[in-house]
Amino acid sequence: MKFKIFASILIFTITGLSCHTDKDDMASPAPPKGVILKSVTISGIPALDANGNPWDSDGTGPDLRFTMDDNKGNWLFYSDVIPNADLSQTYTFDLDPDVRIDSVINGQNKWELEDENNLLGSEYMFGNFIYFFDWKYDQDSVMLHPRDPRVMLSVEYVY
Ligand SMILES: [Ca+2]
Ligand SMILES: [Ca+2]
Repeated sequence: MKFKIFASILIFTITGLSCHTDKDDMASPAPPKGVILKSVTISGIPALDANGNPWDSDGTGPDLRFTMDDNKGNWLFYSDVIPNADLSQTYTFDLDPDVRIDSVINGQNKWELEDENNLLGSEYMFGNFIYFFDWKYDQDSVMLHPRDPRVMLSVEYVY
């Protein structure tokens, strides 16, 4: 009787372990063939730039433009400007039409948030490369910048 209980526990444990392994396998499927980038949401933009100065000397908020490029001189997305942003607000840029990127393996694409200054051109605010290989492919949003400003990308994978 004791042995039977032990055997049951053993089988249960092995079954449990094999389920666990299956689950792990499901959590990391083959990488998708591509990704469709749908929108970008930005919040928590700091009031001051890296030098401790306001973005604009006239006391207004920064004039936001969001861009993505392939790091080879081609725009993937170039937004309209949101003038005099209220930094307590969350802003969403719809990527319309959606941006489709066919290789999700390499991280050569870039995003950038800029403050537009009319005739003076634009001032870099924040940006980074987009490292697709870090992404969890079972999630439909990706945090591009986990500290302020928080930059969240909505995505849809193509298999
Ligand atoms: Ca401004
Ligand atoms: Ca400006």
